Amino acid sequence: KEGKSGSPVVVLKHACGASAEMYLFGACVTSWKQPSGDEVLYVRPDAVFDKSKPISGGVPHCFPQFGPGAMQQHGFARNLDWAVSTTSADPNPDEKDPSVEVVLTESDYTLKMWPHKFKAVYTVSLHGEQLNLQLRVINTDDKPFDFTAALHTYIEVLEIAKAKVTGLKGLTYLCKAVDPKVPETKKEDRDAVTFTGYTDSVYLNSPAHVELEVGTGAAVALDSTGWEDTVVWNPHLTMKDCYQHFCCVENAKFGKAATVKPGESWTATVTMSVVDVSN
Ligand code: TA6
Repeated sequence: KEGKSGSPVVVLKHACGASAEMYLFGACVTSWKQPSGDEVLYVRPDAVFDKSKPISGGVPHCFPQFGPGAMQQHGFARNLDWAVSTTSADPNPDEKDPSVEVVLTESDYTLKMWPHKFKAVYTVSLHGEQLNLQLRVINTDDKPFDFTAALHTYIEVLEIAKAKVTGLKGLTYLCKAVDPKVPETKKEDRDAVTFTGYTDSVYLNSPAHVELEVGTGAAVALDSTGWEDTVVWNPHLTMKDCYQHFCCVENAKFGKAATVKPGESWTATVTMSVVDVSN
């Protein structure tokens, strides 16, 4: 399907009524809807789809570098067209889960920034109302490489003052709110992380299950394997027009970079589901 600015989009529709959309540019999932039609993800009003910059919203990739560093902020994966390798995108009456697999491999452009041959395989599927995301990075080179990565997930909230992230109490985190290049190490003592100002924190060795209460009596649960860290970001007044309406809760591999030997691979998954927390 043609998306905004004529950019190709893959649409997944589950027989239960849930749906998802992914732009091949950046392999960015920009929509995940419940059978009720409610959108779970958030796309910023300043998002552009003409490939002049990464899509600001949904689930952009950060790979092979999370944050600022030797290469462009958050790496190149969110800035390139991924190719479809397999798809079963149509709604299926027997309730088979629709999925799509896309791949990104090295090019002259990536080799200039990161001199490694690789294959990144990203699988997006709907398991009923749940959204499943799997990233596999294969080293196709003859020498080992290191990378950091994240799925920079923007989740819609009713208003940021009502948003709460649970599951992070007791963890050590890198607070990047003052200077992202020089994080401060802190310990989280809150049962629930709330948002009263600019927040940019990388929680190290976070549990597999983290939840974001969105203020409507619902929460988005993220159940992950392989990612290890969780980033929580809200830009507060630096994005006056939209910070009220989203919170980023991101599965990341940052505290300790991933190392992959030639011929080997690194895999991480996240299952996102909407849960009722009204009681
Ligand atoms: O994940 C949080 C973060 O790394 C913040 O430091 C902030 O810069 C944000 O990502 C957005 O980055 P972007 O390059 O998309 O504007």
